[in-house]
Amino acid sequence: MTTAPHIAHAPYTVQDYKTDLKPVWCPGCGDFAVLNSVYRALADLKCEPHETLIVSGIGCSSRLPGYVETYGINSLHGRALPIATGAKLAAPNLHVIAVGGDGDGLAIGGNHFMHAARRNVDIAYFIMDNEIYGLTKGQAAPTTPHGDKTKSTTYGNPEISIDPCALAISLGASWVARAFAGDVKGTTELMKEAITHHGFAFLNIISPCVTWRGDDLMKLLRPLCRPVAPDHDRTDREAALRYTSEPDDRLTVGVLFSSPRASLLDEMIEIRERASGVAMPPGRGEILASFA
Ligand SMILES: Cc1ncc(C[n+]2csc(CCOP(=O)(O)OP(=O)(O)O)c2C)c(N)n1
Ligand code: SF4
Ligand SMILES: [Mg+2]
Repeated sequence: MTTAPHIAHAPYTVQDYKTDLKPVWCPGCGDFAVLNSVYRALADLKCEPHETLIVSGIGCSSRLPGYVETYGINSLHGRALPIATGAKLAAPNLHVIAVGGDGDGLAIGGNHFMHAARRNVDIAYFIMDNEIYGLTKGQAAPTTPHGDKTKSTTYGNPEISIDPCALAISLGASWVARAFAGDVKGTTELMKEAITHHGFAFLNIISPCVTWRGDDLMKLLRPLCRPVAPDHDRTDREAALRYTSEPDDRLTVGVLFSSPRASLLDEMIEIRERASGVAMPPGRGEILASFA
């Protein structure tokens, strides 16, 4: 049984995916660029709006589903992934995309990130990584660099930060990439690959918060961007992990890791077929007797 969503041939344009809501993000926020990439990716893939679901948690970035003309759920803080998982299992033909912030996905939602990745749920997950809790006014997040001053770490962040891609690779995600929001073309291409990947595809998008992390961040980060080496073997886990501990003056973008394997739904379908081939499932008495 195929679980690949139907790709229609309707001539969708970016305009078709815009809702009447106007984004309330601060002028210059990286999330505007991410939203543009989402529009372009959906239009390029001709994703039918009624066959597409975008699920988020809570945060500035989690407002994104409201701005896209597909099904959308702006759920609870940290809960985008379990909801996306349930939706995909219940309706395998949907394109399911989970989105949200670094706080949403790696702090309160960190446990769900772990399980979605190891289960290889067939969804795309985009984190808009601004290294801060934007919505709640600038507290330190799991990706805030060690030593940085924030509203909650006045004398410097005492905690070391997480690289979300390193985490995803280690946890079993079958596709992992990094993007820079300011590079809309590159981010769009990575989103398209993530959406069409079969399995858990994780894209960490560096999306500057101009209010709490510095209004010149877009300008400062752009020259640090460089693509993964042309000869990078994306099936090589060790090589992929090396891209997650690079010097601070580098921001490598592109697909770091890709190693397709059976998705959670594939596994469940296989188990169901195997179980239905068994002549008679053991009865209650037999099961209880096995504990005696
Ligand atoms: C259960 C719960 N705890 C805390 C909050 C408060 N809260 C809302 S958004 C947020 C963090 C947002 O940061 P992030 O996910 O990085 O999104 P950003 O605003 O940076 O895009 C917090 C702590 C909440 N809404 N619900
Ligand atoms: S507070 Fe930061 S993340 Fe939130 S909208 Fe403003 S710039 Fe964007
Ligand atoms: Mg954030």
